[in-house]
Amino acid sequence: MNKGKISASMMCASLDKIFYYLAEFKKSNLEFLHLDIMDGEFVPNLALGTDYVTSLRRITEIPFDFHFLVNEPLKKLSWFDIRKGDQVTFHYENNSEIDACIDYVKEKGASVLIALNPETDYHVLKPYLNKIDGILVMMVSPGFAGQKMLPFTINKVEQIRDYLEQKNNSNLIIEVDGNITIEKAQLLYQKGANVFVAGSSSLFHNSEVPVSDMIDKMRDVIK
Ligand code: S6P
Ligand code: MG
Repeated sequence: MNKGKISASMMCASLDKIFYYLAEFKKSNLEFLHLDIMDGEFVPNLALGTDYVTSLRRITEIPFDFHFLVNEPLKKLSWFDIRKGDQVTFHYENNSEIDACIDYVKEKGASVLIALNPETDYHVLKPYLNKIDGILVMMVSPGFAGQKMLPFTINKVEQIRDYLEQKNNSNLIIEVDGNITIEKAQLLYQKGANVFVAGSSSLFHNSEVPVSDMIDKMRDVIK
């Protein structure tokens, strides 16, 4: 099994400590910064806008892992500076322009993933499997950090990994997002996940423990 990668949920990183967090991430060679873009329409919350993302680019070279939780993602993708090396995820739900979204992200040279809400059946992704780099599985209802994982999503990850193998798409990434504790990362890694969104349940859980120690702990269970 390839090593898992960690994507730090910037929605959970308080701004007063941003330089500390970025220094710790750099020291630990963190793979991605997870950026939840929320428009108050697709989910009942607003998060990380264009100016925040532009400023963040100025102070870090860590690749971005965009997660668009928005209506009309095709229109909104173009509001952001997407680069080679980034990962870009938009949702299957409420999206009538999936093919165009895939093409847009590929043209930018980034990896492209489609996100599924907990209740969405993964078979809907069949037409896209040969065009995408991976699937993001929501382990909580989308919109907020700090929720409890919905238990049925754990088996869903295993079923998706089996399904990808059956379809000869075992190279696809499975990213898991929502309440990823160290223990859950270990379990989900065994079930076939390979990118782990680390938010208030792990990296930002305990201000007494250095963030780089938390990253080491997570790395230990996904290798
Ligand atoms: C939720 C969002 C997530 C959260 C992340 C927070 O809609 O997509 O990326 O930011 O789940 O982590 P935690 O550990 O608080 O759930
Ligand atoms: Mg997210």
